Amino acid sequence: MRIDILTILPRLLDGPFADSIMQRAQTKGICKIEIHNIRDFSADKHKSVDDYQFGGGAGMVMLAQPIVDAIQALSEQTIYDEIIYLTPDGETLNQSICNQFSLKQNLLLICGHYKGIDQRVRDHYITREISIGDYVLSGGELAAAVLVDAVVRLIPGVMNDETSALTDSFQDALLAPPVYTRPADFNGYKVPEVLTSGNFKAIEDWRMNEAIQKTATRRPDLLEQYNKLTE
Ligand code: 6GU
Repeated sequence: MRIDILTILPRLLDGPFADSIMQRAQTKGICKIEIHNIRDFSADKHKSVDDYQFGGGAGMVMLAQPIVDAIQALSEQTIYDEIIYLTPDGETLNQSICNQFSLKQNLLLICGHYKGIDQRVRDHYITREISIGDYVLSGGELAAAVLVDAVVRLIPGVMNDETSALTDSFQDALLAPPVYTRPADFNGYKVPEVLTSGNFKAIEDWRMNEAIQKTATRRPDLLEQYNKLTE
């Protein structure tokens, strides 16, 4: 998979992909992530990337020209399956969307700032608009990092058994059960006995029951979905 990201703040994306699973995915050659500075595509002599909005009102709008020139330049090298704009008024990201994206070859992500990007870019170039939740970030970069992390870890070969995506919360529509490690007695707080029993059937039943209980109290909406899936 190849992921290109357009941003006016490339340094914000230096950190998130430099360690652990994201780094491994890149060194293994499974995923290539490239960050591009939108300002480099500005045709303006001051390299400006934003301007006042037509009709008045507070807040700047990101210019169409640098973004569209960047999309066109990158599209000469790569055919994108999706051109994704990160925006709080987009479709809310979930595991199902992440699964879909993980099956794609090439993704182009566009991070907005200020009041957002000129609507004409959204109308004519963007194929998908994604939000990561009902709160407002100062820009799309952190949202892009969240999306890339959630997608890349699903690509076959990125994770080992230890970090298997299959036992995650949400992958089977239930929240994950509690986990414990040594010591079995920590300052008098004991691990549930069943986990040290060696009875694998009992352990599996306990985990399933805990997952259902936790989902019922924290996310009844998810449990309803789960019950429909397993009917
Ligand atoms: Cl994708 N962008 C911004 N700026 N804020 C957000 C968001 C995206 N998703 C949730 N809040």
